[in-house]
Amino acid sequence: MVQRIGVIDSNTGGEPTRVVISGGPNLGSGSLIDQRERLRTQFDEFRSAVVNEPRGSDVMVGALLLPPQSPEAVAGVIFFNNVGPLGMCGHGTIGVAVTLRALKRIEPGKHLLETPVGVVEFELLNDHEVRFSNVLSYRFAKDVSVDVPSLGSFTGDIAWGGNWFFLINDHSFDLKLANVEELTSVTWKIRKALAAQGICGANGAEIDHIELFGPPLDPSNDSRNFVLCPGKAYDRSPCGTGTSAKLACLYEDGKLKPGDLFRQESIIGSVFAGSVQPVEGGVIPTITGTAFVNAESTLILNANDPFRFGIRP
Ligand code: PYC
Repeated sequence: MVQRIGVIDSNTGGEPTRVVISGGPNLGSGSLIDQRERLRTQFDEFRSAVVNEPRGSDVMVGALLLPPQSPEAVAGVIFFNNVGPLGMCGHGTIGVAVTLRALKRIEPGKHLLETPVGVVEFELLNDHEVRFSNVLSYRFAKDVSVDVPSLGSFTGDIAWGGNWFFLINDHSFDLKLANVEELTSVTWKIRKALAAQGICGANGAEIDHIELFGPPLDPSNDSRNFVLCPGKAYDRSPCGTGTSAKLACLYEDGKLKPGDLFRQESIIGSVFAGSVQPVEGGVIPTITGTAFVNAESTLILNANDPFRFGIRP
């Protein structure tokens, strides 16, 4: 009658991560890409139960811990949000690291985490601070124009940072928390226009994250962003994969040298500090951020509860 799922919640710069530590589905064997596909096609009720209302919210990102494929890795992980699985998740990686530490499963130091889009190395600097080196990140296309109904034309770069991003520097919007409704509406229209006009990432991949940049409010930072995530929530953190995409573009433009530190401020003022290491085909971004565990609970799915699998379209 009742299914129980053990979770630990944390926030990374204000953006939540809910790590599933028990009661998750058996996704079978095979690569993490195969397992992610099984999560998408066979266990969508589980995904929705964990992150969607009434237990979660549109902004919640889930992280399903899995046995690693390589004994050198501390875990495998599949991240997911209110609409489906993700590729990588930067704030989620920091949340997973801090959660593993709270569970006493890891010590400070370097660890490997397997994700569907590649292996990520993270260093637990202390109980709350984590530095991770992301998957290969690169700019796919520069100065791409998109016509957005009722808004006009926008020019941006398409880049990969573990998810696909459209990055816009040139716009007239004020990146203030008070304006998130307008920013959400604008970026949602941009996302729809990109899809309608067939503007995609590599191999026709949908660009499902839109990122606006502007001047930081805190002068000790380099930039401020607003990031629209695939399910229409905005990222409260500076977005690890979005910051990676930005770093890749800055490097390509000659505006960031290896070893330079770039401080990306989020729409709520939280900060990730990043740098790049150039490699064949792009850069490996390294990003430092902070997370705190803020809940440890058991989700209860009662067979009589019509909303046990969350509210989903
Ligand atoms: O930090 O990479 C990130 C992320 C992706 C979606 C939400 N956060």
